[in-house]
Amino acid sequence: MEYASKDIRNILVAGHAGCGKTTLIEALLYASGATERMGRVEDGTTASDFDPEEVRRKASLNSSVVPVEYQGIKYNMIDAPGLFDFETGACEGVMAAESVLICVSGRSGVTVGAEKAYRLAVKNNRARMVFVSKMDLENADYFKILEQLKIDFGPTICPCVVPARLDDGTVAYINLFSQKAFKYESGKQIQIDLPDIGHRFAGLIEAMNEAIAETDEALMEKFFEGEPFTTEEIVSGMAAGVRAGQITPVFCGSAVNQQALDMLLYNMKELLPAADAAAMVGEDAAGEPVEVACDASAPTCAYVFKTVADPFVGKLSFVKVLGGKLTSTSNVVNSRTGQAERLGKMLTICGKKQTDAAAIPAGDIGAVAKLTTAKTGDTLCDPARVVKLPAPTYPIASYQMAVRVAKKGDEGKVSGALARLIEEDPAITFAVNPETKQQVIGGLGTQHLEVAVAKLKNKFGVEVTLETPRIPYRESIRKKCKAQGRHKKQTGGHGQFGDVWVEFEPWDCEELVFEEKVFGGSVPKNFFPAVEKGLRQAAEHGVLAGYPVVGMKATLLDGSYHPVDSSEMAFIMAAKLAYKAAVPEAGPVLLEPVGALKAHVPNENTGDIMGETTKRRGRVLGMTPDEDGMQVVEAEVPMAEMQDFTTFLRQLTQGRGWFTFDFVRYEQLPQMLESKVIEQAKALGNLNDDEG
Ligand SMILES: Nc1nc2c(ncn2[C@@H]2O[C@H](COP(=O)(O)OP(=O)(O)OP(=O)(O)O)[C@@H](O)[C@H]2O)c(=O)[nH]1
Ligand SMILES: [Mg+2]
Repeated sequence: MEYASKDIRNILVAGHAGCGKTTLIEALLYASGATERMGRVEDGTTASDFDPEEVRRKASLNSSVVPVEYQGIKYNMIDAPGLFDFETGACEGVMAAESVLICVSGRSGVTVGAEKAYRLAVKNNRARMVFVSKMDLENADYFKILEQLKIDFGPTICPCVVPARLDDGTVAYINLFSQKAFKYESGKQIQIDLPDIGHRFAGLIEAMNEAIAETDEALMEKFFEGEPFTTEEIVSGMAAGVRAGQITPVFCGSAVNQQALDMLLYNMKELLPAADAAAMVGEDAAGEPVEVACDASAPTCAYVFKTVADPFVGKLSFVKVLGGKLTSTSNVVNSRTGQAERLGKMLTICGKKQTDAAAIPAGDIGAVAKLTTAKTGDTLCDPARVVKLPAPTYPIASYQMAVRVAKKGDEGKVSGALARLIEEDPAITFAVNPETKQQVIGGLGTQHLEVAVAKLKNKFGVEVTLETPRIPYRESIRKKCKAQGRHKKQTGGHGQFGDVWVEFEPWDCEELVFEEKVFGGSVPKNFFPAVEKGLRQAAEHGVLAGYPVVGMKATLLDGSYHPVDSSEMAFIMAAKLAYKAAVPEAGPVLLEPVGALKAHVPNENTGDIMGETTKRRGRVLGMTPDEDGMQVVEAEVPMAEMQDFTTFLRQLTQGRGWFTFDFVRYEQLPQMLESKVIEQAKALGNLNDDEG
């Protein structure tokens, strides 16, 4: 069935891992009558956790779309994973949503995941609503959570439905709008007498009225005169406040026991913005900012907010339509590439279920099969109105591992499969390190990469294992030293002869600097390039551990030649001999890469971060506040000490912190660590291949 945009709500459900998002959506789907049985996360039977890895891990790993159609309204629920390693799902989902339903576990309270969900909503200017779940649990504590919400998110927090435990242990729910109380039997609402929750009740009503009064002058006047609001005034005032981002209403209930979900559904309709109210700001063809309203009569405009790479079905692009309606015959260009995009089948999505649809109307979410060039973040639009909507922003892939293929010959397949995987999850990075020749994959944490490996195997048939990436060390020298290299061979016929004196010295440079100071033609000019070539080849492998030599100048001082036996080859060999003789005497050292660390952490963690940085042989440079109220600890740290920093930071900050780390320069490796690196290099066979 096709819905008008005013009857559609696109809602991202976000919050901490395990707070009950997937179960809530499952319960809403069941409440709407779309399913006959409620699936369970534990059994892998929910509509949104259908991926084999999700079933195995009993947690959401990808965002999924589950439309709940209830009393003429289509609620497109976008289920975001709560695990921090899978934040990509929320980052993409928020682009298609007008509002964010922040789910908070009634037992665990306001945890980091809830904070992140709230901030994501504020940053993207989306309406917010809180649902406190698991109220059926004995130790659920709504009022404690309400206080915490106010402390964390400020006075916009406004309770709307509150629980009350009756004498027989059942949980009743008081609707503060109507001031009526209900209990639930098998999901059925039964009105009961208003339970006595003491002085708390008056306080809650007062708080709610105050929030509503703030939204409208007439209501403010009424409030000051002490006149009570009508239920309609309460609801419309609340709706205005929520849509303006002034009020964050708080609901509660139990998904598992189907309690108070009717009130949640009703108020999602009444309070949250409809799809037609949410415009997106993008750029027009000239790069000027332009607002794209959600309008069925406007030229076609659809935003790709998610991509699924299916090895059998092909690519599936999830779109939110803003303008017109999208059909398989729509004439659209991709504003990123400027190319026309041929549209395949239109689909309606419910978890893994795909149903053919004639069109995806303005305000709605659906999917298009087999788009050729489109990727997540692209805008497909009518050539007559080209607009570019902003791409989602992803967390930084700070955790990196090297990929090793299980089967020889699969190396080529890895990059192809990873490219597909990255289409699906753009927070993953992949590159070949030109120095270590390793294929390095980056993600948000250990679980993220574990799941990527599982997907590579299950979806694309490529088996890989992960290992700690090698550090691209370098070598250099600290002293001036010169030596002779004399290559002489007499093997019947004409021989080989080259003879050079080369001086090596530390120099402020990357690649080897070559100079010649030959007097009187002791080495003829035409052999200089051969000497330089020999030195460059030799410098590719340091004498300590076989790593490239940098920061060195070589000067050809003198030598001799033979009119018949000297050749380019002979001088290459002679240069290498000079290198081999001189460099071990020139105070060779190992250099290690050092990077600039910028760790964004809450105030209370700065001391720990500085301590840890020092422990990891780093130097703290300073501290500045960032725009999200965190502190940025800046330091320089050796790359070799950073491998598990992602995990460390996650644990220290409970997932709040994040960091960037960028190479800055090479520095001398402390002598006491040299032998370990040399041992590793030997094991890798680094020292054997210096004869190029
Ligand atoms: N008692 C009770 N348990 C619930 C309720 N909702 C969810 N749970 C349980 O809480 C656990 C986590 O639920 P999920 O729905 O997977 O939570 P989630 O927020 O989707 O988790 P992630 O996808 O990992 O972020 C499961 O064991 C659910 O059965 C509820 O209303 N009452
Ligand atoms: Mg989930």
